[in-house]
Amino acid sequence: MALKKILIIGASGQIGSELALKLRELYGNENVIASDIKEGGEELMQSGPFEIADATDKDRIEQLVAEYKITDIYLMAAMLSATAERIPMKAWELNMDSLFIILNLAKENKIKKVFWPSSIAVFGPSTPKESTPQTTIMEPSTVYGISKQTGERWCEYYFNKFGVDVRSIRYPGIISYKTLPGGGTTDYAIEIFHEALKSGEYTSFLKEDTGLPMMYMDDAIKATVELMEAPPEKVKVRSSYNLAAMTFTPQELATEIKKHIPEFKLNYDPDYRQEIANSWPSSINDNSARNDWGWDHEYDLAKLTEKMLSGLRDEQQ
Ligand code: AKB
Repeated sequence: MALKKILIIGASGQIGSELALKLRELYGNENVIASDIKEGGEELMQSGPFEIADATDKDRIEQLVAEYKITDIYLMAAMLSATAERIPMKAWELNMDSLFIILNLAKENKIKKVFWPSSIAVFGPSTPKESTPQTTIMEPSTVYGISKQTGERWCEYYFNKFGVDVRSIRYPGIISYKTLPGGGTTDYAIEIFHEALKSGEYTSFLKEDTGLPMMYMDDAIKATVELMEAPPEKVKVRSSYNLAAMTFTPQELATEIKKHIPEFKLNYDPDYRQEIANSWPSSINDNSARNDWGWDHEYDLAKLTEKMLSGLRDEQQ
């Protein structure tokens, strides 16, 4: 295997922090440089190089690429759906400027490979809601979704015009107990576990029957690593791949949690995030990822619930 030097931008965030640890395990601690505008958890900070860097600071990113002789970049910094609705121009700036910096570095042959996360937010109210196909109507109605869809178009463009090896996944809501997410519409599905253990009660900001595509973190990391390791000829989609594991509603999640904590109570008080959730698909068809590079998920709702509760209980001890 040729020597990889990886830079993760946004390594202190929810997905970035666990991805960084996995990549360090696979490619060696010294070969995975974590960076973010803020420091991350202890394990991330202790296990390998860490640099403070703003994802929109072109000079700083270029300096890190030159200093560490970076070959691959994972750009995990982004402003998520709920926050982006509150500060749209800041979200646009962060989500787009950071992507162009990386795509241009690849175009100039300063790096070899790029991973950039997209999201189910690229879909909108006019998209088929069930088993949403890989290629379909995409009219996102959120700032975050517009930025992700635009990003996808640019990724494909850079691949077609300049041969940039960029790879991407449309993540569903990602569930994990290690690092909290921030500013997403699917965040309820993580908060609910924390509150179930802390107070036995949670108030959901989404209605009881709001079904959204979700995935356990380990599956998301596995998919990311597998897509980046796939031979280029197997990566047939250069915008972004649909990826799915499960769909559940707040009510279905509560029913599963009650199997472990029978007294758990779920209340509902929908807010502005309901409208965002309503605009997204409730299930995703990911046949392209399964056929092209062999994607398969391991976690269903029962396994995810067990893992979340046992992981959080262990952390509390
Ligand atoms: C969000 O809720 O904004 C994210 C996403 C689905 O991309 N978790």
